[in-house]
Amino acid sequence: MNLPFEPQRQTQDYQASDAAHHIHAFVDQKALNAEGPRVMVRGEGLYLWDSEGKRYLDGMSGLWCTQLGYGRKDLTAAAAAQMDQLAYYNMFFHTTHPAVIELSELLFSLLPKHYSHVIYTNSGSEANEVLIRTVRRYWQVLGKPQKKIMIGRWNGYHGSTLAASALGGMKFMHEMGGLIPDVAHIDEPYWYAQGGELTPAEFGRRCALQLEEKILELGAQNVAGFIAEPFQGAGGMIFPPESYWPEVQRICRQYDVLLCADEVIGGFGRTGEWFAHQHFGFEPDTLSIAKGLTSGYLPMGGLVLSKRMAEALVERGGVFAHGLTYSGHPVAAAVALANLKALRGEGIVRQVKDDTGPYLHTLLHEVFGNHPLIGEIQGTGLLAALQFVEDKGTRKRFANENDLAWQCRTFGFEEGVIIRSTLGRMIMAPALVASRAELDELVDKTRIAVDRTARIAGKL
Ligand code: PXG
Repeated sequence: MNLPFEPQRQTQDYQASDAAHHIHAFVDQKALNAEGPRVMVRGEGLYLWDSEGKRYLDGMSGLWCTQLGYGRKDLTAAAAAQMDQLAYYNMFFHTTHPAVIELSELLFSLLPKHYSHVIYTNSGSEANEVLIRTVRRYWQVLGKPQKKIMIGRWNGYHGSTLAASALGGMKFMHEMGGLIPDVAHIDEPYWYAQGGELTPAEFGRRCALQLEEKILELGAQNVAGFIAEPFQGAGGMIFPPESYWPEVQRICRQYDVLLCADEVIGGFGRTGEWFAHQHFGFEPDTLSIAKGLTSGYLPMGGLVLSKRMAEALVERGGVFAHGLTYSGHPVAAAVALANLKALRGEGIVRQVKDDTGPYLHTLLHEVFGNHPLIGEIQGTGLLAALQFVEDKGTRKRFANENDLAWQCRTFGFEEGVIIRSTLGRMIMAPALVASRAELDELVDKTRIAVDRTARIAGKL
């Protein structure tokens, strides 16, 4: 075996120790312990290596976050330099530091001009926790403290902490930890599965109108905000019909409900625009950010506020009773700054929009456009979903679509490519630095995995 690293211990040794001490995310721990997790030991560019020396093309940017890929020396150098100079200080005690100041300057030079302030967090979940408190505080300051209810969507994902999972619409998560008061949900705009006889445009408007109905049911005087991902990520990479966002924006404006975009996955170039709401053409009041802010090299997130909200909170709000030990952490900020400089300086977002994004989608349509297992190809930029279907004419989905998608994902691992499965959809979201050759490899290996799946589904 010719490994680009020296594994320090045997895989089984790592696995046994992991099973003894570690509860993993979103998994049946007992089943995982029996199987033994893959031990990832190295990353370079789009590639990962496990402790057995097997190489994978990471088609998911880790968890939708490594925009620059693995092993970027400029990011590690920024972290090391900041650790040497000032490894930690806080934002309490009337203090700040250059790394976070420079990060904010660069961040707002990339954002549309109607945003002015950010509250830094360590994760996307925390950004959405802070969102609830900030939105409610905003309405208090405006003399409307009864405006407290947040509306989210079924099958939306906003994080795994208590309030963030309540905002999200994953029922199995609600069942585990309970809900919080003053949160309501409407349906997701998943036309392929739920559109029935309606055209996508009709269905998109229908889903948006559910928001209006919910606001009227709850009373607009009680509704603080509507939160949604511009496209659903964890819920299956679902793009709403074009009619959806303009109508949602109209409704939010009409009833004075804040429009809160969760850009944790969509932000920082994924769609070929800096932020996904720019791709869909709407103007949220707040943006929750994380993941691609640091390319995942260190944990950092934030809640971006419009000038209008920030002005009310800063000029009229008095003490803002919120703060985390690690808000604006200097090392995370230095890494985020280096990351954004690279994304901008190397023209990576533009490259996704003009070159690699269209290249990927042309390729996917060539390879899967007439594939017997694939009913729809969605996405833009370096973001794509393949929808499994049993009957293309009626859009009938397999009863066991989840198992098939999981199987496809496993075939992917065997072929040396990491793609994600959700409810009968295969998702890819490779690092934004992916070359055309790497995208060729991604699609080629995915085709092998999908063909193998089609065979067990009786479609090939
Ligand atoms: N909002 C959105 C839209 C997300 O996708 C979060 C908030 C929470 O971020 P943190 O940093 O607290 O995890 C997320 C996270 C998946 C997957 O398998 C997606 C996420 C996390 C884990 C798995 O698609 N998104």
